[in-house]
Order: sequence, then C-alpha cells, then structure tokens
Amino acid sequence: MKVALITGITGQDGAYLAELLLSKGYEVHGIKRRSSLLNTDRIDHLYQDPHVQGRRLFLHYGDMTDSSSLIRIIQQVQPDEIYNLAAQSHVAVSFEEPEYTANSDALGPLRMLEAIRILGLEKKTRFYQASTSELYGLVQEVPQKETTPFYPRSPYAVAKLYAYWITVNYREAYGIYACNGILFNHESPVRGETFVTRKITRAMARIKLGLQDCLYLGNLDARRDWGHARDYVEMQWLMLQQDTPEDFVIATGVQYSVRDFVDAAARELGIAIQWSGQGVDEVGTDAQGRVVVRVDPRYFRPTEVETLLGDATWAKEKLGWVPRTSFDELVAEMVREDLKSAERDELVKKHGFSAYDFHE
Ligand code: NDP
Ligand code: GDR
Repeated sequence: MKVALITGITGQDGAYLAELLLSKGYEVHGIKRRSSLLNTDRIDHLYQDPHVQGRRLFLHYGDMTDSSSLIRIIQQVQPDEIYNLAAQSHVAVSFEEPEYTANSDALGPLRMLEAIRILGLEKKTRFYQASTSELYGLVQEVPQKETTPFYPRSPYAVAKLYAYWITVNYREAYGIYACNGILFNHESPVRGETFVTRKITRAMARIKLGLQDCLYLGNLDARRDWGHARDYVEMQWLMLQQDTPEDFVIATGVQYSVRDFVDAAARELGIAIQWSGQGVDEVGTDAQGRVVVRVDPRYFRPTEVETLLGDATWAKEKLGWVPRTSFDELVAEMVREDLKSAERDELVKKHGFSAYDFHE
C-alpha cells in the first residue's frame, strides 16, 4: 500500500486529493494546524474512527512554520509521496500579512524539502509543490505555458516564486523526485468563501432567496482561466507517477471575466443582470430594477493580475490529462450547492433566528 502525506488536507484541494488517493487504495496522512474552531469540515465525510482497525486516513497536528513538527511527522509517516498544498493562499490577504505569507508559502516548502534530506528520504519520497499561475502576474506571453517568464505581482506570488525555484533546485541538487504543478485557478463548491467565484455563487443564491440585498466586488474586468478542483487534483497525482520529475501547467485554455462569472451564476438562478455605469460606479441591476452588484474599491489590490490564460498542451501530451468540467458546469454545480445552504439559512430565518450576513 502506498503512503501519501498531504499538507493542507483541510483545504479545498486537500479534501479532493485525499478522496482521490483513498479511492486508489493509498494510506493517507494529512497535516492540520491547530485552530480554536474545528477546521475539518471539508474532510469530515472521509473521517474514520481511530478505534476502528484498518483505517487509512490519519491526521497529524503540524504547521508549515514549524520545522520540528514537519520533520517529526515525515519521520513517523515515511511517505512515498508528499503533496505540499498548505499555504496562506489568499492573494489579497498576502498584502496584509506579507511576512507570514513568506514564512508559510516560501520557507514552508523549503522546510519540507530539507526534512526529506535530513531524514535521508531523497530516493524514497516524491514531492509535489502547489505552484500557481500567479507566478505569471504581469503576463509576458499569451497564453502562458511552462516556458513563459514569471513576473509575480503580490507577496503571495513572490513567496510562491521562491517555492517554485527551491523545488527545482532540490530536484537538481539532490536528485529528489520533485515537481511543480503550475495550476491556474480552480474552484468547487468547497472553495473558500472569500475567493471571488465562491463569493459570487454564495451571494447570488442568498440574493435570490432575499437573504442578502447586494454583492460588493472589486475589479470586475479581471480575467481568469477557471477549472474544477476535482479535475485538477487528478493531475497532481499523475505528476508524481511519471518516470522523471517535471513541471507542468494545468489550465482549461478558456478565459472569462469576473463580470462573466456573475452573469453565469445569475443566469443559473434565473436572474438577468443589466450592467450600467463605469469603473467604481458600475452596477448590476436585476429585472425589477434593484441594484444587486456594486463595486467596492476596498477589494482592489495594490498590484493586480489583470489576465491569466493557460496553455496545458504539455500536460495533455505527457500526462494524458484533460479537464472534464466546463465553465458552465462548474458554475452550475457551485450555484446548486450554495442554493441548498441558502435554503437552510432561509429556514433558520423563518424560525426567528438570524442568518449571519457576510461581506468579504
Ligand atoms: P485553501 O486555502 O483552500 O487551503 C489551504 C490549506 O493550507 C488549508 O488546509 C489550510 O489550513 C492550510 N494551511 C494554511 N497555512 C498553513 C500553515 N501555516 N500550516 C499548515 N497548514 C496551513 O487552498 P487550495 O486548496 O485552494 O489550494 C491548495 C494549494 O494550491 C495552495 O498552496 C494554493 O496556494 C495553491 N494553488 C491554488 C489554486 C487554486 O485556484 N485553488 C491555484 C494554484 C495554486 P486551514 O484549513 O486550517 O486554513
Ligand atoms: P486569485 O483568486 O487572486 O486569482 O488567486 P481570487 O478569486 O481571490 O481573485 C480572482 C480575481 O477576482 C478579482 N476580484 C475579487 N477577488 C476577491 N477575492 N474578492 C472580490 O470581491 C473580488 N472582486 C474582484 C481579484 O482582484 C482577482 O483579479 C487564486 C488563489 O486560489 C491563489 O491561491 C491561486 O494561486 C490563484 O488563484 C491561481
């Protein structure tokens, strides 16, 4: 039985990847950090009672900023494969917490790679680094592929640039099977609520049910190449199954704006949005003339990534990977799930309890 260790198992990708690896017969270990509230919602359906024999999912307390915990866990688990997904993953937040972001997102991967070396696991343990299309930032070539030069535009992207190169360096210097998956944006019903796609699907569902009046967004013109997380974690696994380690771009090759995403989510809910005004004064109005979308400059970033579009030709050729979920299917699935939870909130409200509102 192969043994995998996933950092960031409680996150969006960690949850999908854990499910995939368990379905492939792996023993799966995950690192979770201590928090004052339970943070295992996304993997609760995979939880196995520690008192039952033969379980294959194990969680360990650890933190990307704490070498000793990482070394201890890797020593104990002796993984065949490490998927390093843990990160402070919010670009806007990285401007508020640049030092912490560098610690977890740049030094974190270094700590993992050093642990492999310190424990003499260079020949045994394969390493996947969650790299990102944010590395391209101010784009130098359209579409972006493995050879496109990087130009990071946020503390997050700069930290991930270090992580990218340290992964390449440990591969070349110590012969570790280590690769970067340069993944473009990927979403799902369990995407964090403050990323733009989930913020939109959640808010539009609540607006539909009268639980919220208006959705406040930043740059409506930003363009992204959005795929489904379930499809993308399959590639993370495939990347560690090759004869030689390599870095791959993973993307759909199709691009939409934030405004397009709002339109698609609204359409799913039978809301027709009319756009008017420009810049910070742009608004989206529904058929009854109510303003349901406004621009709030507090969501603008000091330096923005305006446009990203990936070319995953090499992954398709070498890994035989293809994205299965279209943009419309992705939006529909996210809206469907957020409508269900809005319906639950509506029920709570009907019984005299207030469902909390949320503007992040
Ligand atoms: P999430 O934000 O959903 O998950 C991040 C995970 O990292 C969570 O489990 C979180 O724990 C954990 N984490 C954060 N900081 C620490 C820390 N200091 N120590 C230990 N664990 C920590 O991200 P995604 O699942 O969307 O992304 C996975 C990875 O892929 C990230 O590295 C991200 O930067 C990268 N990426 C994501 C893309 C995307 O579009 N989703 C695209 C390209 C790259 P907790 O649950 O407690 O917060
Ligand atoms: P991104 O994702 O920065 O691409 O990083 P996010 O969904 O946060 O932003 C996408 C684009 O939408 C614009 N935007 C808003 N964004 C947020 N969060 N909230 C808003 O209200 C809003 N309005 C407009 C942003 O300015 C941006 O241009 C994600 C993360 O998962 C990273 O970890 C990952 O590396 C990259 O995708 C690829």
